[in-house]
Amino acid sequence: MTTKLPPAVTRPSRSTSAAKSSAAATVALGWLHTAKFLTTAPELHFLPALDVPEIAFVGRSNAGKSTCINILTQQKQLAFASKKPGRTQHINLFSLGKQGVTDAVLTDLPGYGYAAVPRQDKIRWQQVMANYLVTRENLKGIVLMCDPRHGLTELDEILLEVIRPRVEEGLKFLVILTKADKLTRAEATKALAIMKLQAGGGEVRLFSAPKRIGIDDIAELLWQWAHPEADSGVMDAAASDAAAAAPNSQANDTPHAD
Ligand SMILES: Nc1nc2c(ncn2[C@@H]2O[C@H](COP(=O)(O)OP(=O)(O)O)[C@@H](O)[C@H]2O)c(=O)[nH]1
Ligand SMILES: [Mg+2]
Repeated sequence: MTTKLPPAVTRPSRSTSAAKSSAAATVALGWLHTAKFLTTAPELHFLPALDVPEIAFVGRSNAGKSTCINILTQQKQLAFASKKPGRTQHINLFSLGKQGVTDAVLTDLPGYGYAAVPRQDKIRWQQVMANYLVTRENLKGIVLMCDPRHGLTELDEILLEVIRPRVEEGLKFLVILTKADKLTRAEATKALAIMKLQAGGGEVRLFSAPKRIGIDDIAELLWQWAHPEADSGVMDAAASDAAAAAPNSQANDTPHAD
């Protein structure tokens, strides 16, 4: 007599690390998808004081920051909306959190250094950035967007110098090498190796909007930064729940460019 096994046993095993990783990415992407415009501020002192972890995105204009934020949050216009005239030099905050409970914020800092930016703007940016980095108490992590074909700009280098002591004290730091689709495999490997040396203990990841490289990995990293209390067991449990509830819920939006 044969015994019919319950479906859970006859299903192919999902307990490989790859399955776990993609389930964890589903949790992280689901969380990022909750991003909502919170507020915009022309100056640092207009930003509301917050007590949830904050993750700031910075980078040279045209590095691909808006595109990356929109893809990570699976919202075609989130960062684009902040580019309306008059807001371009503003600091924009987006709240994240399930069930309407904000558990983190993403900050989109003004892009810098593209083309002939007046010296005055450069100085202003440096001041805003330095102030923000030094005084923002809930700042948990910084994501620096860099187009690897251009490498680090002068302002990127200044940023690295400013944050180095804070990274040593535990501030999270990630360099995203954007537009990886423009690189050969050898160029990508080299760009990663060089940036790992320059990032001073920070993480480095490749990203491509059209080829959808790096999305899951970056999403997981940001989730972990914002949820340090969740040990891997909690993440595994949440991931299993998400995988059971929505096994095919990967992000599928087309990239948005602005
Ligand atoms: N090939 C390629 N182009 C990209 C990628 N991400 C952004 N871009 C393009 O780079 C330009 C600048 O992107 P945007 O997100 O506006 O940059 P931002 O100024 O840093 O916000 C746009 O033309 C985008 O379409 C990418 O991953 N691959
Ligand atoms: Mg932008």
